[in-house]
Amino acid sequence: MKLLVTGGAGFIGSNFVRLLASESEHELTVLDALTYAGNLANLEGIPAGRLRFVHADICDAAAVRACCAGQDAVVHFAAESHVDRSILDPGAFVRTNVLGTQVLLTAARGAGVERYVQVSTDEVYGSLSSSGRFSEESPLCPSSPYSASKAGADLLAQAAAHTFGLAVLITRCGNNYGPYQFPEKLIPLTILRAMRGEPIPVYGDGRNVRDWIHVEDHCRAIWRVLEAGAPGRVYNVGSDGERPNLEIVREILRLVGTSRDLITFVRDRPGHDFRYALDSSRLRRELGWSPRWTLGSGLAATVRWYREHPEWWGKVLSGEYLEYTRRQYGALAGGAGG
Ligand code: NAD
Ligand code: TDX
Repeated sequence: MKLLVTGGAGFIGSNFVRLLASESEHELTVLDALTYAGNLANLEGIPAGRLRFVHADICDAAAVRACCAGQDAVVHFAAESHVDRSILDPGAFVRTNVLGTQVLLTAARGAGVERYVQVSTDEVYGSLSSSGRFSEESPLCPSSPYSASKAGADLLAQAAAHTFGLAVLITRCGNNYGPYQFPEKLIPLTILRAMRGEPIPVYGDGRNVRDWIHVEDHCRAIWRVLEAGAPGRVYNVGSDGERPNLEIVREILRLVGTSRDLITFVRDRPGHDFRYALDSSRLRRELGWSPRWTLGSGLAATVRWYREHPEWWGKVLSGEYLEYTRRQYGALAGGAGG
């Protein structure tokens, strides 16, 4: 199969490309604009000839059309992905996540692709109180500019399926962690700051709950949906990894072997969703997917990965990153996560 992967130089996209490059025969093309979050180092080590890379913006209709020509399928990861940045600059999220998705849907339809996978998020469902889980029938109720732009993209993808018969599949996953994650997100931020003995910013009281999943489990779910999912269907992807933020941070400090005194409670995120939790029984029942990682083994492996790859994160902590962390964390800004 000829497969176009957008955003394949980002965290999840690059893990997906690595997986398919080693375990499938698919012909892979990556389209990526290489924003601050895209990094060709994420694709290093993939054998030459297994991958074609196209440096282009998802909003560039001519480039996206050219990339879609001759493809059998598309998996769409490219997005602005960080909630805090969406609070600082919502416009960039509307452009890439909403407009970019429409450009891609139009090009995919024009090229006659057989399958189109929209990689979405549990955040489109909004926030839960302390009980209940999101099913695929839960109403869309996004609360941040990021999640609103992702919900907009999902609706455009569903409209393309309904109106034009494009074979759209949508996956909605919880919070990913694992190798190659940009250290603006909670887990890599905490690991790097803990390793460097820097204060760890915890928003509010640290009781907000996220449903964590190892990135490899997410990528295997997307692959399964790509190959066996029913067009038009939505699949939640979760591995029962619900934890309050404070518990995650404490576990990382234990794994790194450093002091809890680094935890620093800071001003809460505006509009901070309290809790996400996913019911992924449809994916397990209909497509036979199940997670391979537990949160315990996954977190330990992730801490090990960051320990063993200082050359990767050393380069990532560049000028743009330091500027962002100064803006986001103010006085707490330091070397590695601010
Ligand atoms: P990421 O920020 O690490 O990577 C995004 C990639 O998209 C980067 O390589 C970037 O260069 C590229 N990109 C951004 N704007 C672009 C544009 N205009 N044109 C072309 N490429 C562009 O994000 P991620 O964490 O890997 O997330 C990938 C996808 O998965 C996103 O759609 C996100 O909404 C979704 N998702 C993420 C999570 C998570 O926990 N990280 C969970 C569920 C869903
Ligand atoms: O410094 C921090 N301190 C803190 O307490 C950061 C960066 C985060 N947090 C909290 C906010 C959240 O409750 O930790 C939790 C996780 O935060 P993020 O890592 O920023 O993830 P989240 O906002 O939950 O969104 C993520 O999951 C769903 C991804 O960034 C999205 O792309 C995905 O769709």
